[in-house]
Amino acid sequence: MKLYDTQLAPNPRRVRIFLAEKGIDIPKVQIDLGKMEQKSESYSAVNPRKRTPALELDDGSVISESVAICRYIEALHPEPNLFGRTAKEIGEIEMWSRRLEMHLLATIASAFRHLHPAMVQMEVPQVKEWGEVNKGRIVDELAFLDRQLKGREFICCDRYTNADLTGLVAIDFLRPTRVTVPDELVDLKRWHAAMAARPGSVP
Ligand SMILES: N[C@@H](CCC(=O)N[C@@H](CS)C(=O)NCC(=O)O)C(=O)O
Repeated sequence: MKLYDTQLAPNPRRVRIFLAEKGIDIPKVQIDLGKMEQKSESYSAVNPRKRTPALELDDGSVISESVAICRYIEALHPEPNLFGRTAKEIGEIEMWSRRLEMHLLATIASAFRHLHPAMVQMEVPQVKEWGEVNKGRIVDELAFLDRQLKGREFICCDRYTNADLTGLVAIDFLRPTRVTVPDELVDLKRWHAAMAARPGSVP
């Protein structure tokens, strides 16, 4: 098994953290997005979506999409459990993971991709107005997460799950997007500091 990875990109980082939390180390191949290696003929043959991460299995087949890779890993290594054990846990973790991926991470990513000069080659066309619209939505999403974290150590289920991991990666992606967490979101800041301090929270 080998992971096609990109050190500075958020989606591959989700898989790296997931593996670290599971205590699993697998060989990695770096795909340099700055050099547009994701569009190369050789990588397009691995993942025709031309994005990282992708996991190549020993039989040569490939799983892409970070959540799909994490689910595959959890099926092979069920503990520590990150996607839920009971029906209720599975539902809650999925709800929060989707909220964080589709509303927080995707909003930050759209702001980054449409505004950052380094993304001009990748996000075609880069629409600055769309970037600004998304940038303007980020604080509401952060406040939504802050409300959930009041009186809670973790986002849901009273334990560390895929939802926390997705939230951490999203919050850390604020930095290159040039957005800071407002000081009044104290619960989000407390939770983020704790998640960032976990040994599995590899950069
Ligand atoms: N839905 C995919 C998104 C993958 C994705 O967008 N990867 C980014 C890096 S974080 C990428 O490869 N970007 C290259 C490009 O846009 O050309 C997943 O969850 O894996």
